[in-house]
Amino acid sequence: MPEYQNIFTQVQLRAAPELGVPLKRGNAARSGVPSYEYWAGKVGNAQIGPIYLGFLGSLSLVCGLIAFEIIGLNMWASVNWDPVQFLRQLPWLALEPPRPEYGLRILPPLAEGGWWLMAGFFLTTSILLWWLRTYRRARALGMGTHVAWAFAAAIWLYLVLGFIRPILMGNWGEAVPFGIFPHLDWTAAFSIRYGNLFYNPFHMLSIVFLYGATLLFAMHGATILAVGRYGGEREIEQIYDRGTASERAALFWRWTMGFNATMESIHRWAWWFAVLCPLTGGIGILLTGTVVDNWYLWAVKHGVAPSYPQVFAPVLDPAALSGVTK
Ligand code: 07D
Ligand code: 07D
Repeated sequence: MPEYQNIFTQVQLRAAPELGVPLKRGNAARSGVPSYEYWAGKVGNAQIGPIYLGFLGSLSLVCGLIAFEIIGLNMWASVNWDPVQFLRQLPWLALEPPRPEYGLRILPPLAEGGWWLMAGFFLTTSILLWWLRTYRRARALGMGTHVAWAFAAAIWLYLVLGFIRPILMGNWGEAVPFGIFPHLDWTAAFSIRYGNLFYNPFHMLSIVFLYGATLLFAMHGATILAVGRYGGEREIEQIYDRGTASERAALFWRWTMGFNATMESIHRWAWWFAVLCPLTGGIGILLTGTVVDNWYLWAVKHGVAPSYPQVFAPVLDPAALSGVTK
């Protein structure tokens, strides 16, 4: 008898582990003896492994580990190798990029940004190798490469922030430091330095897609859960007949909003909103300091923000006075 199962009532399977379809080549790269974990089964599939590590995956992990070590050891060195202070101050510790004077030098002194460049190199290699892995694993399974392209959108923003824009600006000092709060300080300082990022239309668009992706995810997740009692998560089987979970889900939105997405199109909506968030964001960051130097003044010029009457004496930019700017 068909039985309605949800996250609270899921029956956990314990049988010979499912190894997945045999591959044309690379079967041996699937490593690990599969096991069953009760708590994993509470939130997803109880079977853990095998994981496909392969050459790209292993190399990516090695590069990621090297970057992580360089960052961690530099942070530890910055508190004189004191383990207690390292743990206490960890969220505030940083590995900073080279100062602007070093321009785009490939290897400035290690303690003055050299380590930052090296960590950046290994982190970027690790991320790019992981991207290749998402592409190749999808191909090996005969899937589309949508995950890889969505990941590429995030990598685009990451590369703009730490590589492409610093090159256009002529120095690595423009890039983001490694560190938990230091990278937030960088974000806030960046906004102030370029006249308030809120007036950057691509920051606006990025926020639209960030909030929009969250809203869509909430709507879709909630809708499918709400028709779970009719087997709504078995989407394709649901599409043909009247009275199915899918039909109810669609009717709910047609009745409340007058319009409904289809079972296929809702996933395209979600994909595009998520992808457009870092894609538009990257464009916004790329324009900052290269094409537009002050987003507030840009907004005034284009009628987006009002210009305020001058009531105080003009303030001189202390960075410009000290010659720190580009
Ligand atoms: C939930 C998936 C899991 C991923 C996690 C993050 C590391 C870093 C490194 C100790 C949603 C793993 C983190 C491996 C460890 C060291 C040196 C994804 C999920 C759990 N940020 N940011 C965070 C990164 C930028 C900003 C948190 C990375 C830009 C703001 C975390 C990058 C700007 C806030 C983090 C990056 C920016 C954060 C949680 C890269 C503008 C927060 C992230 C590679 C976009 C929040 C203390 C999260 C926070 C936060 C990582 C880039 C702004 C440490 C890896 C430069 C305003 N960022 N960030 O959950 O709590 O993502 O900060 O570009 O408020 Mg950030
Ligand atoms: C960072 C892509 C790179 C990540 C990769 C992942 C690992 C770890 C580990 C699995 C996130 C690599 C992963 C290495 C693996 C494990 C364990 C994506 C990243 C490749 N902002 N702002 C955005 C808002 C303000 C500023 C975007 C809101 C202020 C700057 C987003 C507000 C100032 C930048 C957004 C607000 C400011 C941004 C990020 C509100 C600060 C950016 C989108 C309500 C005072 C970035 C165009 C994203 C951007 C960005 C939201 C305010 C500064 C929509 C809601 C005015 C400098 N802001 N912001 O997807 O693109 O990030 O801007 O106040 O660079 Mg902002």
